[in-house]
Amino acid sequence: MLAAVRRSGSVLRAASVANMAARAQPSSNMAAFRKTLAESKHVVVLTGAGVSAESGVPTFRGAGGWWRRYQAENLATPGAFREQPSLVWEFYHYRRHLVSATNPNKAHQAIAALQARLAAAGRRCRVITQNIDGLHQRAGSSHVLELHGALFKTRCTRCGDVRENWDDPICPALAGTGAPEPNAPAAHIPESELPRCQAAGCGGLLRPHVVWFGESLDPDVLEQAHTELESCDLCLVVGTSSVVYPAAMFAPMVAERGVPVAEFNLEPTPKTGEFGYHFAGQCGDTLPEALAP
Ligand code: BV8
Ligand code: ZN
Repeated sequence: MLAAVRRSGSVLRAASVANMAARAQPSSNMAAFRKTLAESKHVVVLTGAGVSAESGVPTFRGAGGWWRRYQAENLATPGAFREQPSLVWEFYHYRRHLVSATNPNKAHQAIAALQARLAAAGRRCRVITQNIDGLHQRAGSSHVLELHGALFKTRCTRCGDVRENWDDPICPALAGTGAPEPNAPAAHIPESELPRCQAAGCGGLLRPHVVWFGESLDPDVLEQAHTELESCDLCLVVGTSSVVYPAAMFAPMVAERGVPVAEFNLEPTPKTGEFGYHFAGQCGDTLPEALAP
């Protein structure tokens, strides 16, 4: 019995090693990918911070993930906002100010052009992004699913009112604040001078309308994302480290269905071995080549 268990264990191990070996070698055959794209009827493009990197928007991991002495992930939390609303608003003011001065790059534009071209042919292409910068929409993409909210929307902590706000600065007290240098002084803005709700008679403290770590994603957005992911016949996953959940599970879920998944990234990620394709390089270069008519 013991020998049989041991044998089956080694058989299982061998199978999983073979499977890993097979899985860990995604193709970088661009012609094969372009043939698959030409035949697809429903494409999902899942993006992360890397798609905006060439627009000058810092990514979360690596050097870009720091603002002053804080890691972005430690500021993008309800607890940080509860304890230091002025500091968190300085962080978001810095990002609003930076994104207001940037433009979509060739990767955003290639995705928008693909979506328009497929729509004209009666085929479907949907963008599901983890980013909050709005650059896909500014490049012309429509029906963008923003998993983690929007940098240029606010939500009232008192009445829940959600509205777009493109003002830079969003309130006078934030003008000239938000410098990212490690030793930049905090502005310590009194809560009464932080962004306040404009809904009649409210005046509650506003927060960015984004999903912070430890907060659940909007169920409607999640539902729409799952509908697209469960019915697409090709998935591109662009510029994401695939470490933030639940988004990190989305492309592997599509691959589990036997649907081709193509990863576009500077480097392999923890999920690369689960995908059929991996195209290494700046997505501002690899995507225009991959998605060209
Ligand atoms: C949730 C909005 C249920 C805010 C973001 C403990 C307690 C609570 C929760 C957790 C926990 N442990 C784990 C969790 C779950 C947690 C999580 O996944 N944590 C991680 C860190 C392990 N997730 C959550 O909390 C989510 N909610 O699970 O709800 C729940 C509820 C309560 C308790 C438990 C569970 C909410 C997650 C959303 C967080 N909000 N953004 C803001 O932006 O300010 S996420 C934020 O980080 C971004 O939106 C983005 O999604 C993410 C960063 O990921 P990437 O986009 O991948 O960016 P990154 O920098 O990492 O990578 C860039 C990639 O691009 C790299 O691979 C790089 O190589 C590549 N690249 C760079 N340049 C280029 C390029 N590629 C190509 N070309 C280039 N030029
Ligand atoms: Zn309000």
